[in-house]
Amino acid sequence: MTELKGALIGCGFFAINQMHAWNDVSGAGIVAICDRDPERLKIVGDQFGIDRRYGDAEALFADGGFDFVDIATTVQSHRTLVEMAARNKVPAICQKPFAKTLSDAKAMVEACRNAGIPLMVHENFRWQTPIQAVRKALETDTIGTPFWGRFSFRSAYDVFSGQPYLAEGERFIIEDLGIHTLDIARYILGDVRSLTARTKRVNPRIKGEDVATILLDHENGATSVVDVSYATRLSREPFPETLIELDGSEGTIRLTQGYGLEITNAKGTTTTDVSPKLLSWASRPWHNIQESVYAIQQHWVDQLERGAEHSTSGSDNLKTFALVEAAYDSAARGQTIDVGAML
Ligand code: NAD
Ligand code: 89V
Repeated sequence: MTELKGALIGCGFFAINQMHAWNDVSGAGIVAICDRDPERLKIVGDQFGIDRRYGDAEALFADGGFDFVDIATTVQSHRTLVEMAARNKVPAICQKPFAKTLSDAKAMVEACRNAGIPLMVHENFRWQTPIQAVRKALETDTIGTPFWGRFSFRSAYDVFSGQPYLAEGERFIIEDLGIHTLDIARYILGDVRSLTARTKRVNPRIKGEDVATILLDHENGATSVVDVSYATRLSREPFPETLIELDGSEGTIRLTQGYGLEITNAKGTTTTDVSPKLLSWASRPWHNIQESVYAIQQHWVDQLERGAEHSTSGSDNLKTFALVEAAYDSAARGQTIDVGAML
């Protein structure tokens, strides 16, 4: 198989996981890296043995010699860099949050569509082994038609030491973490018609909200609750597990803390261990996320080879991003938001 050549822009905290995962992915490898911070460029270049190093993305694209770009910068630069990829006709992966606003995100999808290049958002949480297991259980009709769900992420883990920018933005938990949980809700129960949200800031040392409770009306008639918190101290810290409850016409599914999958129906209850693998370069408790980084990057290559759309394509992610914007709007106005009208 011909190995696809990739370039990675943004050599920060999370890019280390992406670089490790690219080493494991079959069919692709990273040949060039870019970061405007020379220190980060050196750290990542030396750690992963990459000689082609750029401080400026325009210079990277001008030199070319790669088949896709993996944009791992923070959100401020996503639109500029995705549009740069489109101008250069280079297929692009863009980290979440896809954009600063839904109108930026729509423009980015449009630019890539017009350029005829694939665009995938690195929305990796749906690729976690336990989340895939829940989806499979639902697809194999173990609980009939789902009518209710809960997607919950409650933690007191200190995310600010690794990602200090998370304490500084006007928006925090919905934009950074809830975006994943909302995507999982869509992935499991389908697209959303309308949404109502409430938010709170409990930690006085950060600027944005660290608690959100969101009620979703799915197009298939199911109702779900997405609840996220970084202000919840528990006896056993669950970070970074998403816990799921689903009630269906014929039974229930529970994804419990410690990666247990419990399915109850007329046949009784089965409990399965759906723990993620601990990859050679991974470390607990991040291994669940790290394995999903490998999975989404392998999916990128596999779908490029097949010429097929990616699960989290730019246009798919508009529907998740709309939920983020709708949640902030709902919390600010105290109203239910018609999500369909935003798309
Ligand atoms: P970071 O600040 O540690 O790293 C970003 C890097 O990008 C920095 O080194 C910065 O110098 C560089 N950069 C920024 N703009 C640039 C530009 N225009 N050209 C070249 N380099 C540029 O941030 P991080 O914590 O690694 O987060 C990066 C992204 O990854 C964020 O969007 C974040 O939300 C996302 N993230 C995703 C997950 C996940 O599971 N999907 C987890 C953590 C972070
Ligand atoms: O996945 C993320 O985007 C991370 C974290 C899990 C820490 O919220 O920022």
